[in-house]
Amino acid sequence: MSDVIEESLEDYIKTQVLEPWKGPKNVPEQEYFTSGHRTCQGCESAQIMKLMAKAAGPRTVILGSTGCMYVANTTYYSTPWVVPWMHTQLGSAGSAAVGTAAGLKVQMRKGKMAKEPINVIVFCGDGGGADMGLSAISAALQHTHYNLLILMYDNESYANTDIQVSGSSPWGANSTFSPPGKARRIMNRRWKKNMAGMMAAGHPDCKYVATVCTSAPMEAMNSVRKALSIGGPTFIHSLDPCPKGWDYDPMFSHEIGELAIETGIWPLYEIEEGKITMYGKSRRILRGQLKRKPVADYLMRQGRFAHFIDEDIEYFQGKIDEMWEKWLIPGVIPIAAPA
Ligand SMILES: Cc1ncc(C[n+]2csc(CCOP(=O)(O)OP(=O)(O)O)c2C)c(N)n1
Ligand code: SF4
Ligand SMILES: [Mg+2]
Repeated sequence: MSDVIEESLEDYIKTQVLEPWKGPKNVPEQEYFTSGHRTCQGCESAQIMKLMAKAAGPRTVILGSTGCMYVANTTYYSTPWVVPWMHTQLGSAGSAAVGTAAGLKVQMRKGKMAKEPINVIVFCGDGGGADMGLSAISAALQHTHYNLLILMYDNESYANTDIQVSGSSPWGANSTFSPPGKARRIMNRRWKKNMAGMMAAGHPDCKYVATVCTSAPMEAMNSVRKALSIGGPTFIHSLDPCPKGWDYDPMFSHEIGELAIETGIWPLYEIEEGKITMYGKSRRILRGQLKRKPVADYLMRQGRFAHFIDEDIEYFQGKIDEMWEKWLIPGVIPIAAPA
């Protein structure tokens, strides 16, 4: 009996070994998120879906909670998903991930499926992940005997229901729930939730947490590949420019994402087995090889900040400076470094 348990446990911890792709020439042409969706032109959340599916490859099951990446992607009788895909309830990304990983394990143990490592990825938006589904994601990250990746695509609002403010929306951003008015110019006075930092700091058994942006696509794909190869429960937070909610011309999506990184608003990092590495332009900023651009370069490109006056930009800049100059780890741990 103990042999059976040992064998199944061993089977369970196997993951696919997905080596990093060294450059665009190594990336296969095959897509697993194709045409057939109805997301807005320039939608970077759709872009991270495409990169995520490509990075994971064909032996993958993907689930997603309610939001643009459900509603706009799966209109009746059409879908861009080539791999098996399922919708799950808005706050349920974490439970859906554990349930799917457990279901696959049981099917294999009962001999109903061939034993092979199958990637389980569940995505959620910022509303579904950083707000409504936070507890389920936290629980999933403690289920160390399951291999699963939760990818939170962050368009910084409840976009699908017409751009309501979320806990991940930036300070001061105009949304349908935080429109600037004559009595109060700044309606959303909450600073953006630090989701990846929170997941990394609070879940010591989670072996991999990372931030990505589609404006650094190779790194984003390799991050997905690394998370799936490391195994156990893992978490990736993707910042996705959203032309509709952020109010800019769709042709600038890539540039806006780059500016989020270059201004230091969105630090790129991965935490592997408790060890943090900044990568890309964020690493160069940390090392003093690249000067951070002023946050106004990013903010003033987007209509959602068009009501900002100088003092708002200065406040925003001060918060980003503090993050880079005073935090224990810039962008990750909001605690002052010990003297
Ligand atoms: C429990 C529940 N509450 C509210 C809704 C309505 N609803 C559907 S999509 C959505 C927005 C989700 O926002 P987010 O997770 O950020 O995804 P996005 O739409 O931005 O892609 C909401 C509020 C719902 N489907 N289920
Ligand atoms: S509203 Fe934003 S996230 Fe939703 S489909 Fe359009 S661009 Fe993408
Ligand atoms: Mg959202």
